[in-house]
Amino acid sequence: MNQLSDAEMGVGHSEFERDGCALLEGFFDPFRVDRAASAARRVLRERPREVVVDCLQSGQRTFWAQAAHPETRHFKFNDLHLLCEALRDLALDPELTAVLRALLGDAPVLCSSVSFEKGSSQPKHIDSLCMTPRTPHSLVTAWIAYEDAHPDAGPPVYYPGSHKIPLYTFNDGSHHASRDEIVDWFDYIDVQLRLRGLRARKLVARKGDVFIRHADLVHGGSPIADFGRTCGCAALHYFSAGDCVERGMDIEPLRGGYWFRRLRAPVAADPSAFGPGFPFPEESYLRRYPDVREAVETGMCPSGESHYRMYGFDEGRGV
Ligand SMILES: O=C(O)CCC(=O)C(=O)O
Ligand SMILES: [Fe+2]
Repeated sequence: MNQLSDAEMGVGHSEFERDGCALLEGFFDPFRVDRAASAARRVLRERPREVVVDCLQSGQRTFWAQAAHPETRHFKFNDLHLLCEALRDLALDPELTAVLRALLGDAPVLCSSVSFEKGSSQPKHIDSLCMTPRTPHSLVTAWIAYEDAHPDAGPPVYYPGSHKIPLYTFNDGSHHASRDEIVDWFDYIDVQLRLRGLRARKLVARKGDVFIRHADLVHGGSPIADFGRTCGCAALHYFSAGDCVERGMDIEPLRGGYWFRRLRAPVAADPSAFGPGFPFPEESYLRRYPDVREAVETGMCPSGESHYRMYGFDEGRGV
């Protein structure tokens, strides 16, 4: 993370240095936030086959079109920014990207997003576990409140100062979480939080507030005390342009920064999920797997769909 002055960031720089986060109160006009939130809801209504969601009760990943109990709205909506221009516009607002640029010391690249209508119910984590930057610590998150938070709605919690905990190194030598070692990470972080006397704080934000988080700040969702309440928000993750170029990512300039043009996350859908009512996404499957495309083009395999049914699913490929 870069050194920056209070004026550059528009908030206390020393606060961000000390706490690993800063709340930018009233950063966005509530009307602007409403526009992005309703455009995102329209995507959920109109393009449910393209949206990948994680059920926050079962942990199951599906297409929104096939989610069980969608009426609970208790889901993590992945990467709506790929389908929703209004969300990209908000995420790459020039004033916001100026703040992010100052923190990253480079132009920000919007790489992923998660949106929620109910409290996120996320276990404690640091974003760099999954969104692991090429240069350690070089990731920032902007969390945008779509509504005034109610303490019973399960708003985020965070541990000010936890970004200074040295990164845990997994068995492969990286800081990227591996599924079978995540329990060790939890043990490590619990000990570190205790040793440093760091305590959880609930984020009770107002609509239009932006909460900027350091890559390595420990945070999560608080328990939802009242499921009748909503807690709409989007969390947007940014890498530095330099790291993205080094990684050969396809980045596209927009407003104050860039976004990473990529395929949505794959879903390990059972082949029986596809049929006349829910056609197999042939084109994205072929784009995702060049070896399958080649097999289809050379006549070794009739289609991506038949590849998935015969081999792909068993090989653990997603759609
Ligand atoms: O901030 C939250 O509670 C949920 C979002 C989150 O953890 C994330 O986007 O990484
Ligand atoms: Fe997170």
